[in-house]
Amino acid sequence: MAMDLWLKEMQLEGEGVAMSYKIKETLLRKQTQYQDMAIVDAEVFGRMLILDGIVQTTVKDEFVYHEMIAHIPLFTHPNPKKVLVVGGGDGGAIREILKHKSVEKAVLCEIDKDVVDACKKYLPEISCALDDPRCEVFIGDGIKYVKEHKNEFDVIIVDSTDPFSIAEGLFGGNFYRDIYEALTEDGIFVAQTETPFFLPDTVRKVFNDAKSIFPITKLFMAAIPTYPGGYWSFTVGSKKYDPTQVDITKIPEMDTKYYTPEVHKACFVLPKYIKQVIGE
Ligand code: AAT
Repeated sequence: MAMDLWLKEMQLEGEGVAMSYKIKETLLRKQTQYQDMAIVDAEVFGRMLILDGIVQTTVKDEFVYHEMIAHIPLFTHPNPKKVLVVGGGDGGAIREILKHKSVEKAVLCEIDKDVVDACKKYLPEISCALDDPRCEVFIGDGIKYVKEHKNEFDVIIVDSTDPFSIAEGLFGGNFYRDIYEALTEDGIFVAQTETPFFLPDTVRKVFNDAKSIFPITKLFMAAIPTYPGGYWSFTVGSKKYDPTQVDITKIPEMDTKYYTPEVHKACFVLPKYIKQVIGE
């Protein structure tokens, strides 16, 4: 008898919002040292990485997130050579970073080796650049890694899970101070910073934490169908280059599906309620 399998993701635990996906097949289910991991094949979004019941990435819509988290900082910095990704074990951010010819080295610091191994096996279209000679995969806690590196990276990308458990310390405060120190003198960082619609307090806190440390702090948005609310925020902290002042006529053509020079300019234009969330 035909049977429908559905994955139900609680988007706001205990607050009555959930998203459901029809699943064709569960390819992997594993309790890792840090989290409950699954790779499933969904009817509409294709293969998905799920951690602790939350959709992290899908082959169908990952391009939006990975292009935006990588190309906004990398096209703002005039000559990014050394880049760090904290989290992002699926490798999508690394794939986009390595499209930039100036990049000599991209380090991925992911806490959970099982995520990297599972993505290499089941999500090759996302993880494909992890074996590139310019990429170094380091398994460890991003908080410790950032603290131990000073004045080293031109760009740091925080591609982390939501602000609970192992990722809690990756949102704001002391971590952003350590990121400031790990960046070179004209360095720039970007972090995924959740949904301003459902989590305004989180967005406000991380934005203000970044603002208290970086001379230039900006928020940009992208439309990501599988993340709660569908409209996702990213926070940029920069020592020298303003991502909203990039001369977009000088941005070279790149093989992308979401990012364009016009999108680079437009994504910083914020709806009124989001401006109010961050107090701008
Ligand atoms: N590229 C989109 C996928 C992710 S996954 C985020 C990764 O961050 C996970 O693999 C997790 O193991 C890793 N991570 C969590 N905490 C740490 C840490 N302290 N140090 C290093 N890596 C860490 C992001 C999805 C965003 C989801 C939004 N809802």
